[in-house]
Amino acid sequence: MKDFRLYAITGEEFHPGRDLIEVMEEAIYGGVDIIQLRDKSGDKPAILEKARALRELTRKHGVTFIVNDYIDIAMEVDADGIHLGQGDVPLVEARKLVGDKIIGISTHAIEEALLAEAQGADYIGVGPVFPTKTKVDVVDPVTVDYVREVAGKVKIPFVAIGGIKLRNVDEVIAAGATRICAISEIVGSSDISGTCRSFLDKLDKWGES
Ligand code: 3NM
Repeated sequence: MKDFRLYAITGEEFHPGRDLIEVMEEAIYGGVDIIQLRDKSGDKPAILEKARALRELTRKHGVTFIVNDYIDIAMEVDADGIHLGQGDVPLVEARKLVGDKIIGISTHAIEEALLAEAQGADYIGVGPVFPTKTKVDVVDPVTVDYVREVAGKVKIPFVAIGGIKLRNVDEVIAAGATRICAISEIVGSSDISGTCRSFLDKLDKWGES
């Protein structure tokens, strides 16, 4: 897959009254490389419609587009890939369905990370690094220690996620993360593009040292 540094996930609860596409376009102007549609409403027709609109937007800007949970919707709109949770369709089954599309999977422990790598995941999520209210069923924070462990042992790309803010991201980068994902800090910001640029500046600064 095309490499990436800043990964934004949709979270409409953080921008009430603001249009999803407008919000994600601001994130794109701020420099995000990947957008994931994550929608837990269960309203499939609405999710399909959002997926179509985000596919159009991301294609226009050359940004990678990932769909969470719905492999069928990802295939229907020709997303670049899918993101799986540990409780979802097993990775090997998903691979049969999506062919060479990107498969990402959330991991919360090194055993899960190494298994995902062995089974051919294209990238893994590593988190939640810090406490987060955004994901309700998530495990306890894995802390930056897990980031450090993955950085030392896993060869495929990994993205740190969960409670990551501009004020605490330095710690995550210091532990070895070169790719960052955030929901509330990005889409809930009053200056979405500026927040994205600040994340990227921090990644750049650390990359030079
Ligand atoms: N997955 P925020 S944490 C969607 O650890 C998600 O796998 C996580 O939202 C994981 O940036 C998380 O607002 C929520 O904390 C991230």
